[in-house]
Order: sequence, then C-alpha cells, then structure tokens
Amino acid sequence: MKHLLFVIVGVLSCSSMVAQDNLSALLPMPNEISLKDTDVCFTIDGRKTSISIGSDELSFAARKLQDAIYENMQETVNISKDGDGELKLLLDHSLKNKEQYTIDVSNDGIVIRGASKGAVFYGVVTLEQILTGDRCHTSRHQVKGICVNDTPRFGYRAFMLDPARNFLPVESVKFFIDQMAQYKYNVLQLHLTDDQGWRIHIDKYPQLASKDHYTKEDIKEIVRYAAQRNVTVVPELDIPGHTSAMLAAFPEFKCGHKDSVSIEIGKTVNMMLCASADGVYSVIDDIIKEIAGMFPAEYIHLGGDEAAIADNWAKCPRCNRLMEKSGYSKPSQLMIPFFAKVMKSVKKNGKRTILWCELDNIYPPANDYLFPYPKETVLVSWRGGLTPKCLELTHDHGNPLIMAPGEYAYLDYPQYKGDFPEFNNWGMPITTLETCYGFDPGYGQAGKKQEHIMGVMATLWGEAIKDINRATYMAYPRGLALAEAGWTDMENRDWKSFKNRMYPNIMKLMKHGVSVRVPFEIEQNLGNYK
Ligand code: TNX
Repeated sequence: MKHLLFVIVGVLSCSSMVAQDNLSALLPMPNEISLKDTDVCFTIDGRKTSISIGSDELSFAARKLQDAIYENMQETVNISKDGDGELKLLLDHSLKNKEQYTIDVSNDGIVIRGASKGAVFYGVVTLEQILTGDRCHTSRHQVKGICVNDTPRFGYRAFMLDPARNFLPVESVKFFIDQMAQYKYNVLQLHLTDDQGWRIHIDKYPQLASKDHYTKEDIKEIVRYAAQRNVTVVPELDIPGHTSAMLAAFPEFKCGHKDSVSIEIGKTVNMMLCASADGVYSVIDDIIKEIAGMFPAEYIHLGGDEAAIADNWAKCPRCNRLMEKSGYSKPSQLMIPFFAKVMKSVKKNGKRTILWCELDNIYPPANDYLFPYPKETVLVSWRGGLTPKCLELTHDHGNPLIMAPGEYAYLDYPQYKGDFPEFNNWGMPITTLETCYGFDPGYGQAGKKQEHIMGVMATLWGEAIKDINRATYMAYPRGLALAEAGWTDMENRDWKSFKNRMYPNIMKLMKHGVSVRVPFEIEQNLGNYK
C-alpha cells in the first residue's frame, strides 16, 4: 500500500507538470534522436560532477551548461580544463556540418561534441531543453540515457528586428538575442534605416543619425554578444526607397522635380534617392565602407523594396535623361546601374549583397524580376502570393534565396482576431501560430528546385512595436514555429507534437521575464478566430 501510494504520488506529481519526458521541451526538434534503455541514466551531484572543456573556446558554452544545471537542479558544478569531468564539451572536426552536434548521455556521464563552438553551444541548448522537459528525472537530478545527432536543415536561420521604425536600445537587442539563440536562430538582421530614422552612427556623416541611434561601441557590443551565442548580425540599409531619414540629411539627393518638397521624417514614405544625383554613390560608398568595418558578417542587406519609381525616377528630368542615354525604355531599369554601382562598393569591401526580391508586379500574376538582379545577389522572398514565382525565378537565374513569405513569416501581423497591432494596421492578414507552423520553406518543391534556398527569416517590422515587450509578444510563440521550420526536416515535424513541446518553452520564457502571447485559441475550440 505504501509502495502504491508512492507510485500514485509520483505519477500525479510528474503528470501534473506540463512536460514529462526528455523529448517534451525539445524545440526545434532535433533531426536524429535515439532513446537508450530505461535504466540508463546519469546523476548530477555538485560535490562530484564537473564539466570538462576541450578548449578555451568552449568556456561560454560550459558556463551556459553550468547555469542550466543550477537553474534546473540547484546543483553547482565546476568547470575544469583537465579531461576528467563527467560532463564533457568537445570540438569534433569529423562532424561534417559546421553546426552539427551530438549528445550522448550514459551511466558514466554526458558527452557533447560539436563541429564548432557554435555547434557545442547548440548541444548545450538541447541538453538544457532535455532538463526542462523531463521534470521527473530532473527533479531527482538525473538525466535519462539518450543519443542525439543533430544537423540543421538550413544554415541561414534569421530573425529581423526593425529599430529604424521604433528604436530598440542595446540592452533590448541583447535580450532579444538571448531568446532567438535559445531556439537556434543564427542570424539577426537589423533593419537600421528607413523613413522613420537612421539608426547607426557614421563617422564621415554624423548628420545622418537620428536622435536615437547605435554608436560604433554599441554595434561592437551587439556583434560580440551575438557571436558568443552563434548569431551573426547582418546590417540592413534600405535604399533607394524608404530613405526619408537619409534625404533629410542629404536633401540634394532627392529627384529633380522634388527639389522643393520638404521632408518630414516618418511621413514621406514615397521618397527615393535619385538615381542620377551627383554624390549619391560616393556617399553610399563611404557608408558601406564604414558598415563593412563594423559588422564581420559576410552579407550586407541593401533593401531594394517598395521603391516608388513612378513618383520619383519616372518624373525626374535628370533620371529621364539618364534613361535615354542608357537606352532604357522603363524607369525601373535605372535599378540596373543603381545597384551595379552600389554593389561594386559592397564587393570592394569583401561583402555580398542581399536584397528584398521585387517582381514586375506587387500582386500575382508577376512574370519576371523588377530588374535583372546580378547572379551573386541573395534575394529574400516576402510579398504575399509571390513566393512560388520568386522560387522559380531564383532557381532559373541562380540567385540564392531566403524565405520570408508574408503568409508565414511576418510577425508584425496579428496572431488573433482583434489582437495587436492596435494601430497602423493596414488590414494585415491574421497569421496564427498554426499558420506559421504550416510553413515548409521548400514550398513542397522537388529537391533540385529548392537547392538554392539558403534558409528562412522571421520578420518583425516595427511600425507598431514600441518596445522590447511588444517585440517579444509578437515574436513568441510564432518564432518557435519558424525556428522549427528553419532547423527541422519536414519528416520530423508535426503540429500536435509542436503544440505540446511549446508549453514548457512558453513557461520558461515567462519565467525569464519574456512577454509572450499565450495562444489559448489552439486548445479551446473558439471557432472562427481568424
Ligand atoms: C513591407 S517587407 C515592408 C516594410 C513594412 C512591412 C509591414 C518589406 C520588404 N517592406 O517596410 O514595415 O511591409 O508589414
């Protein structure tokens, strides 16, 4: 009877938790897992157990593991550089993919191997999720036997933040990085310039920066903080549209017929840099040089979206003369020399260009690119309805592609009928958690037709995002769904399983002070919530 009571109490106390086994908080789901016999298990005891690292590079990952063990088990384990610790973190260059890691939990200890320090960091993140999920064992300071061998589906898994619309201080950006790294996002794209503001200091042109902006020291700190967590920061300067803030500093870069139009920052969304104004290209060249020096990333994003060509270049006498001289029949063809010149600067500084993909129509049907993008340009598919065409064109033209389709990846859209944003909502389509989870970045294409897809990007446009709490509210939990789209192969993904694995992660985010939206509608049958 006593025994039975113990079992019942045990079952009740474990089952009353949201998560119960070592798979239940894994997110994104690893691509290869095998469970060991039920009696295999390692017990962590702060008096005896320690972490060994194979190299100094791994000390950040080791400290993260130390914190995770303390948070989940209240055990303090030491870190040592001799190889004797039962918890081993090792670099293993025989692992093929640079983000690949393995975890082996046996009776004798836990070994995490990774192809790079970022991969070892991911091994620690996954182990932390095992501890979070398996409350029964974790509360007894045990880790059940398991083998994980995990490699991401895509090497580019980005989150875009938009401090141009509403500035986000450095501390907020770092807080955002903490959460995205936990879900194995590895790129933070910072949309640094737009009509509402220019958010980065440029030594040569200090007049560009808005009141709130990042200094060079700020950027250095963000880049350093991100790199520790396997996140690369990709800067975006949005040109030639979305440039009111730049034009406020350089009014001489407006098109000829707009010379007398005064600029109101944030309001004049349809202004562009003139394609034929003296000086535009040399100033951009200087800016790119400084930006390239600040961000070690391989890529610079240069926007290229929503250029109001009909209202600017098409009506500008100087641009018309340039068109004629170049033998162009359409003003949109001025994008050819514009980006040829700007990309020369990018190349000269050892970087590659990413652009938002624009087609010859903003709604389907569209037939071709807005202008012939050079082959090495990476494009981002984003406009609702146009991704199938973007996929086809990028495949045919050989442009690498990042998938951020409006249907799935626009986290500024409301998650529920009547939910935020409460202003500046131009009729944004509701994008539920389940919709986001339905995203297959390969769009169901045959293998060959999706080989050029580099990865995915979740976008958090900031017009209605006033602070970091609203940012994370819009980002999570939908960002968890997109994290899994970027990491996990389709055959290992399942909506029902995701829903269950999401809860312990939502609880953990809340415990860490992250404002998230609880997606109550997915369990209660609330009917039409779209
Ligand atoms: C379109 S997506 C934009 C952004 C807006 C966003 C709002 C893209 C390349 N351009 O400037 O913030 O829609 O959803």
